[in-house]
Amino acid sequence: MKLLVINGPNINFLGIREPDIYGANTYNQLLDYIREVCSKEEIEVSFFQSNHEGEIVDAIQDAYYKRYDGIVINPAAYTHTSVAILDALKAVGIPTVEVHLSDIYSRDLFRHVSYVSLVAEKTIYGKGFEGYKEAVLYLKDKLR
Ligand code: CA2
Repeated sequence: MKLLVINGPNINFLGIREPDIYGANTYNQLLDYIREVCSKEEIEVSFFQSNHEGEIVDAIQDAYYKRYDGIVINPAAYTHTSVAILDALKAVGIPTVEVHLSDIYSRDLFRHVSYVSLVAEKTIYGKGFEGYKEAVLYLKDKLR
């Protein structure tokens, strides 16, 4: 089983700024954490992070050609704006779980809207790094 974990804009800044909202751990620590979960579950995992909407669309299309079984995505700010990412996820038809580190529903009103949740099988928010683990385990269970 092959999973692709996609992170959107500014997630590479984890551990550098705003630890009160996003935690004190770095982006590389996040990848190590997910790698460890996946290795324990015998799941092959790849990562992609970009600050550019079109590059994220390309990565989603690429997941189709490379036959990924599932996608875990934190589209970051594009969650609330991107019809292009929603359309790409719909187009590839790969089971997707949406993750947010913070509780988007207890923050600004504009964060309460998620285009990606229209296609995601599940949305996990407010659980920090744990949310990614929950997403991986959900996909493993679903795809078994
Ligand atoms: O809670 C989440 O994971 C978000 O997807 C993060 C986005 C935000 O726009 C969404 O509403 C919720 C922002 C990512 C910014 O990441 C940073 C990480 C560390 C320091 C500064 C920004």
